Amino acid sequence: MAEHESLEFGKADFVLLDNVSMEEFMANLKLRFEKGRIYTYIGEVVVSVNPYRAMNIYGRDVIEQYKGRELYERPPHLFAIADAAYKAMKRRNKDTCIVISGESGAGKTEASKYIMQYIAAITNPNQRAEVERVKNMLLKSNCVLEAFGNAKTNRNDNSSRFGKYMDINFDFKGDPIGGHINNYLLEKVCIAFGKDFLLRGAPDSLLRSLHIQKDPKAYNFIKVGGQLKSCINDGADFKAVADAMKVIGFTGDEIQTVYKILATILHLGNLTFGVDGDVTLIENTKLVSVIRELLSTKEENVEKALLYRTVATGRDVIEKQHTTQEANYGRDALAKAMYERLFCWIVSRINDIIEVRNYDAKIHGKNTVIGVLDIYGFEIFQNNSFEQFCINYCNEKLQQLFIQLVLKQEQDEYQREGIPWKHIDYFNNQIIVDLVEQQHKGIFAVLDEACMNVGKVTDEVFLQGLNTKLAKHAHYTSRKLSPTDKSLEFDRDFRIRHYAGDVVYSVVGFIDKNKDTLFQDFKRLLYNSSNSVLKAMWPEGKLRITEVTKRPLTAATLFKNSMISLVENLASKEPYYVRCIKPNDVKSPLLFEHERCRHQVEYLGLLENVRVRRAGFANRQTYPRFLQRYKMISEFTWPNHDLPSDKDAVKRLLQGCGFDHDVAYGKTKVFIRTPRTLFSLEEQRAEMVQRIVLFLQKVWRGTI
Ligand code: AD9
Ligand code: MG
Repeated sequence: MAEHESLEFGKADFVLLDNVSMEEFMANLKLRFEKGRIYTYIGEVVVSVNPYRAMNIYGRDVIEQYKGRELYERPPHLFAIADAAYKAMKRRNKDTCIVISGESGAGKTEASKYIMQYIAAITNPNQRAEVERVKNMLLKSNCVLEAFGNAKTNRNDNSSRFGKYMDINFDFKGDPIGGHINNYLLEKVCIAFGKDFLLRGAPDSLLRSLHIQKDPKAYNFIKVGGQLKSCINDGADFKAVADAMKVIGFTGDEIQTVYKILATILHLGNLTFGVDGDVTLIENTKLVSVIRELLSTKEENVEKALLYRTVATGRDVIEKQHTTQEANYGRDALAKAMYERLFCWIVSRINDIIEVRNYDAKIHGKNTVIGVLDIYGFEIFQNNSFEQFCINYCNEKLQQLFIQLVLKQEQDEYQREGIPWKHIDYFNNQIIVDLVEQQHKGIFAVLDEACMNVGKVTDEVFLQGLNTKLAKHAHYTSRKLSPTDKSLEFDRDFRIRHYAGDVVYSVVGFIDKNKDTLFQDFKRLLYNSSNSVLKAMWPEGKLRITEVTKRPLTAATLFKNSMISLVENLASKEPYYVRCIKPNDVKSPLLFEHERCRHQVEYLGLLENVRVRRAGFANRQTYPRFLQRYKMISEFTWPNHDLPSDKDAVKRLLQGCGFDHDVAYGKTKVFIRTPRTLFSLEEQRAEMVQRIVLFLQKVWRGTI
């Protein structure tokens, strides 16, 4: 229970609700949102509602208020959860992680940044230069990753198109000494083609050297569908990103190469193909020279890679000319792949730089870790494709982890403390996770199988496979299986009943995106560049055509594997949760759309979370902590007790107040069942504090 907050702001912890019902939960959430209290606890989970306005609650003064405090001592805040994770790591030498979840636009990325800022602010009291350097890099790396990995979508102007898991390593003093970033699936199409920050922010001389003009309308990839895709802040960002790259330690050559790749992608978008008889040709050959210059390759190689592919048939190697359609496909695939490689390369460069130096590890012994996970949220667009499917599967996995850990954590604690545990029912989304990832008959397996077909490999074959294997699955249907269902408009549609709602996916593009083919010729082209930075991004281009035999893993398999290892990693740490809620779809700071919020509360399982927390115990505190706070309300403990242990003292105190029936005594903690008891204790404490103050005032005035 948080102090310093009167009830006019609602209950600071949902476990304090009189009745755990959806109505009461929603009423409290709404009241707090309207009063500008965007954070509320469920025990140690922070529920956050996106305020869509600047809040004056993240300053240095606020940070100071949370530093080293316990959760319930201050109004709910992200800082409190960050502090709890930090304390657990420092005091108990535990690796912890903070998992931030919620749908697209709910405020995950913002939350992750505040958490990082908090950790940076409270660490390194001695201002050690090396630690300051590390902190600065961790913060700056965010700026670069966001610039390259976020994009405007219908749901969020600054939507993360990649998932980010960042470990921060701490030495035994609790100071950051390094970090590591894992990134998950970059949605290439959306960003590669939406980035115009070069045009808007780069100096003219740089643009000239890249042969780029300022007018975004000049580039097909930016004006998709005749409309300009505007990326907010891009103009302002350019300088910040350029500076951040420098500070992190990218060399001049590396930064130049980044610009050259971005420019190449824009130029590629303007390449058009035509035919002359049966010969496919590039219509605007001038662009080929520009691309050659930017990529430091040979002109004829660029042209050849765009128009032909080399195929090995047995021992023979032949060059096959593309049709215009294939050439278009190849061009787009090249642009996307270059962007993806660039992004992964940026992440790995940042990792090289922020990785804990061996030297540090040697001096400081084993270090501990806080992981922060900020991933793309559950999303439903007008048209949902492979990327949305992966993103939503990822959210299923995280929900599953939440279910397991939040229950398991409670269970473990009761067990550890020797207190009996009662099971609470909840919707278990494991069935949907299985639907996607199960071997042989999961959707990914069916997709991979369709991709490996010897005969026809089409999206329709994939859909048929799904219909055969999943016809009876309660969470799967398709137009073929439910012909009268109006939400399934087209033959190509299938629908998944996700934990967070129904999503209709179109199979169009699944096969191509899963195979993620990039013609070998492009890889060789880029590997043979005389720009060593670019060359290093494409090591597999080294292989000759006859050496390339192994089929690469599909995008689905790679993604599934990365999710499984992410979840394993999180499960091995002590988790802290932030559950973000998006109050409306119009980015308004005033609007609390009741139904929209209720739906999120429901699928996030927040009510069950409250119930689990309450069926157990609303509050738990270690004996010394408890005494420190309440000892003044009992003559047995004030100002000090003479009992054999703090546990005995707490027992005596609670028996004296008549609360003994509502508590359980664990090995190290006292567990308080109902919030009312805690309220009463708080009231009595407030009364006593008041009396003590009055008494002291009298002493000072000399009236006693
Ligand atoms: V996505 O899954 O990456 O598409 P997020 O990350 O959940 O999504 P994000 O943090 O980017 O959402 O928040 C969306 C927008 O909401 C931000 O750009 C801010 O304008 C706004 N926001 C979110 N949290 C806060 C906050 N604590 N204070 C003020 C906020 N504004
Ligand atoms: Mg985000």
